[in-house]
Amino acid sequence: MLVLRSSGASPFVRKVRIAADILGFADRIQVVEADTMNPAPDLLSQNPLGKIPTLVLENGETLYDSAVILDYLDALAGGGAIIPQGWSRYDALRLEALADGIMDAALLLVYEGRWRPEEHRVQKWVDHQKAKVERGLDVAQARHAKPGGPTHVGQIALACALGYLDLRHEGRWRQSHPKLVAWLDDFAKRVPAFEKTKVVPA
Ligand SMILES: N[C@@H](CCC(=O)N[C@@H](CS)C(=O)NCC(=O)O)C(=O)O
Repeated sequence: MLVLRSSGASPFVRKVRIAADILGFADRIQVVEADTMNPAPDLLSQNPLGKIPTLVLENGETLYDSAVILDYLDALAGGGAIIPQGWSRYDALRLEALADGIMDAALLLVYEGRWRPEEHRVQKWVDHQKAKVERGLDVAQARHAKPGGPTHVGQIALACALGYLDLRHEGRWRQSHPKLVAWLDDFAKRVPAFEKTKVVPA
């Protein structure tokens, strides 16, 4: 059994869960909650960065981050299933990096609100992160919002980024990016794991 260190709302964990479902590995993965703030050597002994997702393999090795885990799962499935070959490979990996970057910036904005007292917030830094999200969405809409096509790591990551913006940033992206809205609707129809892994705000 593979063990996925996880937390319910993590968009990066969602990437892994969707990929596992597509590849038919969902039953081989035990999802175990991890507290990323816990200083005890629980998650930290598996990933010194203390981040999730972290995947613990059957031989005790651990893998992180989400892109590495998706690459591993693809290889486990024989290769070429969610990471295409040829130039398409770089197109997919670049989209994955773009969507991961959107998630990183969106997550930092959440952490800013959660951890930093109001009087210590720096608006310039907040705007800097928001601009990354905006530029990332603009490029995703211009280049990657074509419905259909084989489901690859880039599409999985983009869907998770948009889902996270819905969950934590009130879905504000929807009004300015109608083609991405249509793309996500199509993705949700094609990939049932997207709905299955949806988190309802607490
Ligand atoms: N690049 C990493 C990012 C993972 C990440 O930032 N995970 C967040 C939760 S969504 C986390 O573990 N945060 C805890 C921390 O930064 O200490 C990946 O793709 O897996």
